[in-house]
Amino acid sequence: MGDVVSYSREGEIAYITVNNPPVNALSLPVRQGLQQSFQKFAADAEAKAAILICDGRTFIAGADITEFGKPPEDPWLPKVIAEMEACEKITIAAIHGTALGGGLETAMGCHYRCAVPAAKVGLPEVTLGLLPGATGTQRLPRLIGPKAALDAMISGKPLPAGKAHQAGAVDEIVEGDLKAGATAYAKRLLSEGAKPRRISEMDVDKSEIDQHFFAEYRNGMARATRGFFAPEQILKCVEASVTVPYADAVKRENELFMECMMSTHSAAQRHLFFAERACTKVPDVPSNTPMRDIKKVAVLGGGTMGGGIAMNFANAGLQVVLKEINTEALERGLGIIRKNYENTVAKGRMTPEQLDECMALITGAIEYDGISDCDLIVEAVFENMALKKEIFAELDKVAKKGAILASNTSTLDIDEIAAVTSRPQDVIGWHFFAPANVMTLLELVRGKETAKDVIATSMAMAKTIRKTAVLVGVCFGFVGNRMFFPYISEAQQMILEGVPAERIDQVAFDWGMAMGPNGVSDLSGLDVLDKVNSEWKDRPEDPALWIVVRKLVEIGRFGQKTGKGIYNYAGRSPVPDPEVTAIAKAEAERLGVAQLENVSDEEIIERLMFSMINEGALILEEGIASRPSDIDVVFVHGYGMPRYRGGPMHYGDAVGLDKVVAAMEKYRKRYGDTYWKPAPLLAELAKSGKTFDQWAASNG
Ligand code: 3H9
Repeated sequence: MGDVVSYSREGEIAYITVNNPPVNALSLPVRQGLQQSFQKFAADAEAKAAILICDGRTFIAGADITEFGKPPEDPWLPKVIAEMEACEKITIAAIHGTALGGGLETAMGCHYRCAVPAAKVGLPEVTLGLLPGATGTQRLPRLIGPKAALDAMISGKPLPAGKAHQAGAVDEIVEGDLKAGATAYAKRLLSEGAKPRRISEMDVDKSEIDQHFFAEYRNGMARATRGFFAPEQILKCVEASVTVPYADAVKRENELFMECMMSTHSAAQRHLFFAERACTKVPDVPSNTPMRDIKKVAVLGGGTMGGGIAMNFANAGLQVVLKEINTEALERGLGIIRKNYENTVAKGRMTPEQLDECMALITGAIEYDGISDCDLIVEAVFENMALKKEIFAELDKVAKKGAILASNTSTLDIDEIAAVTSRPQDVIGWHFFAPANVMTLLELVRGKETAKDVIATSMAMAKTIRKTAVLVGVCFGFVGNRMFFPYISEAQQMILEGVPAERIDQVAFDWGMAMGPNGVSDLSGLDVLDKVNSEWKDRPEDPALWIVVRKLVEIGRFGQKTGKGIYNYAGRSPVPDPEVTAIAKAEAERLGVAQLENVSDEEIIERLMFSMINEGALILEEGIASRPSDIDVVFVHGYGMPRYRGGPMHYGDAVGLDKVVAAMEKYRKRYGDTYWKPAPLLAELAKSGKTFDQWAASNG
């Protein structure tokens, strides 16, 4: 038996203990160990009940995700669980931490389940593009009913032990020491003469299922699950649970699970699982780097961005000072924050008491003196270098020694900003994405002199305010915007070439983007894009570049905020406008841009995505991002790219970099080198048949 699972006995109670740090995942030795331990229990005449319990921080948190995509190795989990369940003596799972995925499925292979109050149980496989493939789709509906089971599996959200107990997934809540409580529970069950209670032998409660149930459920989940493969597969499994016998439904589950496993969606979502963990690690900033103590935060600028940023800190229970230039602006800023919170209360996502608590944490200041005791100062004023320099020079005078000075710039050079202070080591970029209290991405921009403890503290603070932080280097637009510009450029160029804006957006939307590039441009503000166009460092010499934006801005079409941009807006819905088409046509004629006919959907996606991937390759060469997967995290968290595409770099890998380069060469012939010359790294990987992922692995 492997060391990762051990068998012991105290009197009539056997203990099967899993010890496979960090999260007791069900890797092969654990499956083997479980199989052998349960066999040992069955054969141990002295043992009357077995408790499955885990060492370390959690109960089994699922199958070992690193094994997925490789050939399965026997014993496969469903087999282990079936053998466990068949045991003639009672078995009890004792849960602490998180019993997730295969972990909960294993617990459901036991006859009874107890848990500490802080434990959580759930089937989050959907987040990995999978379904609970070790009989979870058949067992959970039998325990808590098909509707509740579907809700849990389609959302992937774990249930706290108390709720799981109410629902029937957990039989007993154990206060105090888990092992002692589980032992007492096992003894009580024995004294009551409890028998093995096998979920596979239970019936599904069909009282809530009528002939419309599944069709209605499908409709209900359509919006939230748009484009994803696994949710429909889960639904099919639960349909099987109420229509065919258990053994047949398990076979069906296995087929549908394998389809998920082989899907590009699951590969992408598994990639992101690891990408989101990798990006928290900065190669030259070890995890034991000392942190600075952050108790009080200041936000400079009470506009939409500053207000949203302040809310993040207050939501995390930190004191925040919002600084504005005068009382009027301050009152306005605080008013917007209150209104935002009130909206959240109205939606039922916050209580009025929580609103009061958050507002009590936010105070105002109009003088710099009011922020001199703050440990972290986030500047969130208008994107203008001169203004930012002025502010940082002032901060240098007033901020306390050791305070972190952060700028929420989206394009500007952090080193230039840091240079106006006597403490460039304390300066860092904190690039939030609008709306800052909602979007999960935070680009942390490392200047030449940013100190390691400033980076480590910023990373930790990002976690505190529930953001996904990615550390990037200084360049125009950093990672996200720099790659977003070619994407917008291609959308603009296609409009100029006569492709309807709404067609481009529809194709991007169908590919999975939350919104097409033209809709996003209107949302961000065409005036903002036009400003970027004028300030663009190393802007290609091309009079046609973003010319449609320029012309629209000239006639006051700034996007959603003026009700007219690339589209007209009746409320928030975009309506195509022939005036825009005419402007694009006139500009195309003036500039001699050829009109395209019969552009395929494939071309639209290639031009949008491959232009971005190429910029990503340049970013990697320059060391602006540490890993291709960091770039993927940026796009999924900040730019509405669907998780099932895995981010732009993963998408390139999935398509095949040779194919990406071949398509680029096609466009290079048509348009020349400016936008379509493959970056050396991309060309090299394509030539050697490698992926970005393999390149990252070989780069350590
Ligand atoms: C499944 O079960 C399929 C079955 O239905 C069917 C099978 C036939 N495997 O997140 P953390 C690593 S699908 C391998 O930072 P936390 C993780 O990469 C699975 N590795 O900790 C990280 O490594 P590193 C269903 C895993 O405390 C380290 O552990 N289960 C796995 O913030 C620490 O992780 C899930 O989807 C794994 N399953 O959160 C649960 N899990 O240090 C996935 C973690 O090198 N796991 N690692 O970066 C989680 O949600 C969180 O890890 C958990 C702990 C909540 C448990």
